[in-house]
Amino acid sequence: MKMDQFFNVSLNIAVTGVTGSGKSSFVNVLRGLKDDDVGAAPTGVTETTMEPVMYEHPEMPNVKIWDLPGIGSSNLKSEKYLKDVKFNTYDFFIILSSVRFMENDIMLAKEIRKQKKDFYFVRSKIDNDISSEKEKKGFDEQKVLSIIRDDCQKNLKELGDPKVFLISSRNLQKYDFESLQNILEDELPEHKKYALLQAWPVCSAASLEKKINMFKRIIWAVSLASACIAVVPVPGLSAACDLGILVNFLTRCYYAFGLDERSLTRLSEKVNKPHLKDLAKSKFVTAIREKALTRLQGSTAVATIGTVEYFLSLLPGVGSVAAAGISFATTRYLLTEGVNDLANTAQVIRKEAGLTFIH
Ligand SMILES: Nc1nc2c(ncn2[C@@H]2O[C@H](COP(=O)(O)OP(=O)(O)O)[C@@H](O)[C@H]2O)c(=O)[nH]1
Ligand SMILES: [Mg+2]
Repeated sequence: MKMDQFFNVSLNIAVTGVTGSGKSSFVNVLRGLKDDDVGAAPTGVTETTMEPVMYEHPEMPNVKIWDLPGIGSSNLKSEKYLKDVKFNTYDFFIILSSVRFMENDIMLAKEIRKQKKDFYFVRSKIDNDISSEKEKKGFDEQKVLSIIRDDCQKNLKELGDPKVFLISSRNLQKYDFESLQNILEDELPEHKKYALLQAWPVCSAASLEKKINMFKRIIWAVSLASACIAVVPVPGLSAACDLGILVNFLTRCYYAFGLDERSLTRLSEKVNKPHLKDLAKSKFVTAIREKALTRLQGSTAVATIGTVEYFLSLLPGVGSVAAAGISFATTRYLLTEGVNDLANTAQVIRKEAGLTFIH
């Protein structure tokens, strides 16, 4: 795998469905934002535009989530609709509905298929259905979910029984958010998987585990890439570039594991445990936070020499080698240490939040 594939592959996700189906809220959760965060897609407002609105993932600008105008908000035919929203921009479509899927949704899916793109049906706002059924006698959550599922599935028969994912943007830990991730991973081309796995919000212990394993799997490739760059004969530059990859890699890791300030605040508010943030003070977490690499611009440009030296100082005896460019083995060691440290911290925090066994 090329390093560029890890850092820079673009992934464009289109979110569509009728007005009010929960598109903008879904766009926000995919970006790890709350509806009232700065830069979040406005929700609960009537659509005034027919243009798709692009939202970059806050830490991974190569992942773009598009809030599409509702197909039901005009009389556009699906063919024209797809042309108008420039369907070729997207890797796949997510079609949302908060009720059963309608003729519009089905026509749209057919047209998407005709254009050889993929679509996934999401039945949104499941928490609403559950809470309104909860009051009834003999309430059985699984039964309610399967009734909703069957009802949606019945409407989609003519498309060859595509799977429907039941999702609540208010609670990603529950229902089918994780299954959607799994299917997307299965069906996306190899190089796009890395982007998806990095950007997708952590929704369970298993999904965190998957991210950890992905980062571990590519340590070898990252070390190799940084070692190759180190032989570029530009004095003073090689060490910085070389280690820039390393710093970027660990910074990606930090965000992907949800260790940044915003993710931790969100989690601690959700489970009402303000002390969670205090647990994120391992040496690598602190190093990344202090150097405040708030936004990653792809590959190596953001890592300054100062940051690199700071990282190296975390490992006794390594700092002095920096000027000469560090070796493959040292890079690999530093990356392994870093990923393990960040992974442990993330797991401790989930456990403290009481989320370990929730799926
Ligand atoms: N309970 C609940 N409400 C939701 C959910 N998703 C969206 N909403 C609410 O439904 C309304 C419409 O959502 P919005 O995202 O603006 O829909 P859009 O018109 O498709 O973009 C807003 O008031 C949201 O807060 C959800 O998963 N659960
Ligand atoms: Mg909207």
